[in-house]
Amino acid sequence: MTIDRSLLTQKTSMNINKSKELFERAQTSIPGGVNSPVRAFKSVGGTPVFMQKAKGAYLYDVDGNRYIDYINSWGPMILGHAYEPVVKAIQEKVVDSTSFGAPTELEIQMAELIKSIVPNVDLIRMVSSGTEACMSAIRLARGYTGKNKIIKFEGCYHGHADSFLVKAGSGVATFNIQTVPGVTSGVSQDTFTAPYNNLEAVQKIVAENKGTIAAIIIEPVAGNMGCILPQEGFLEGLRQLCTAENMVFILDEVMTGFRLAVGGAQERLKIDADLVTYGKVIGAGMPVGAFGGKLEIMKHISPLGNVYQAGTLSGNPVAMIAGYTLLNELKNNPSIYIELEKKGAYLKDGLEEVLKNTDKPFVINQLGSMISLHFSKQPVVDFETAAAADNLLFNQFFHYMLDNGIYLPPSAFESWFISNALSYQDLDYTVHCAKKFFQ
Ligand code: KE4
Repeated sequence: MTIDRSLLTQKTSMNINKSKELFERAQTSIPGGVNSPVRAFKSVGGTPVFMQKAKGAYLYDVDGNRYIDYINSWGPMILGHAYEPVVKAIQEKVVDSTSFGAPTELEIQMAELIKSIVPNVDLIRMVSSGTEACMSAIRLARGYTGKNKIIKFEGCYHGHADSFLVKAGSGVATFNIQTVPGVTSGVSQDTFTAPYNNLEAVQKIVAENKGTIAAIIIEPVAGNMGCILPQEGFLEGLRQLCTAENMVFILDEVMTGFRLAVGGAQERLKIDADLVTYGKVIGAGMPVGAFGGKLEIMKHISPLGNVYQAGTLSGNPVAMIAGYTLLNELKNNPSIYIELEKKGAYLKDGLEEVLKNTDKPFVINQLGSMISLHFSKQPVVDFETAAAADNLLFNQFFHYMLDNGIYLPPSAFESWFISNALSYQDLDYTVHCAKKFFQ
């Protein structure tokens, strides 16, 4: 095990004075000092570190501290930060204006590239976030089927559209918000929820609400309650149920898309969605989301059909060239996924080797470059078991790792992400610090 000793020289309680100053100042102008709640460190406590820059596998905060990055901007940075081809493509494109509000050839190229990677996408619409993608997919499913209800899963997060803020994951779970003020009962009554990996619960909901459910939406590998894998037959059962009951099967691949395989979870798990949503990697860190799928359904989207959906910056040229460049890199270098697979397994094995020699019960869920550590006595297979873990211990673990230059997601209800910029030295150092935490 080779350790990058330069990292170990960092003080175990870092100087984050500039971050503290900025956080104070930020809170006078921005709600909670952040533009997205999960960044606020509210569940883990302490001061969120403000970033100055990042390159490859490393983040650099405003106090000059370096961190090994396991957030990857919550997913997009699959090849590391400031990836040269993406930076160069943006620099060249931005001088031609940042937006037209008119169609461009680049949008066609992006759509054709995605279709060449994901065979069951006949048509795809670009939007500016994962929330927009999922929100639009649900509206389309309702418009297409003429039915109102949807089924989502406890602990899954599909963005902050009203319909999804029912027993949602990510920040909603992190802050234990049972019912989100502002989401009306008129909306939430149309959202059924079931435990992840519980096919019987879904079958029961469907049987008791025959002919009223437009869609089932799910994260094929959940990443918003930690990383939780679908159990054998679960996704296949949902697929069959959707086919039998004329419900649209929507895979939310905002997190898994182009990460678990170039074709995402659909390729990796061999599951066929009616609609699929994307975000994160698809924009390479620029604001991009997308939803697409079968022509029979997508032809109802305006202006082809009457399900209205729109966006001033949808298909933005600078965002498109970033995503297009990254997706091409991923498509043309399949070895990337082999390397990500090895690094994910290497980190899991290293952490298991350390933790099995402690008195702490733990579970590590990992698939490819998605991984999470739960201090749990039982398998973590749904939100209930994720919530029952010793998440206070996780919070202590988080801060210890942060103090040692390792930036994990600041919540037990998040997946860690491995970028291909991470070296085995970085992984070894991560395992070494985990070992030190328990000594
Ligand atoms: P955005 O609207 O944040 O781009 O995407 C929403 C979304 C949809 N679907 C899945 C599976 C997602 O994970 C997300 C967003 N993920 C969170 C992190 N778990 C984004 C981080 C944040 O909220 O700041």
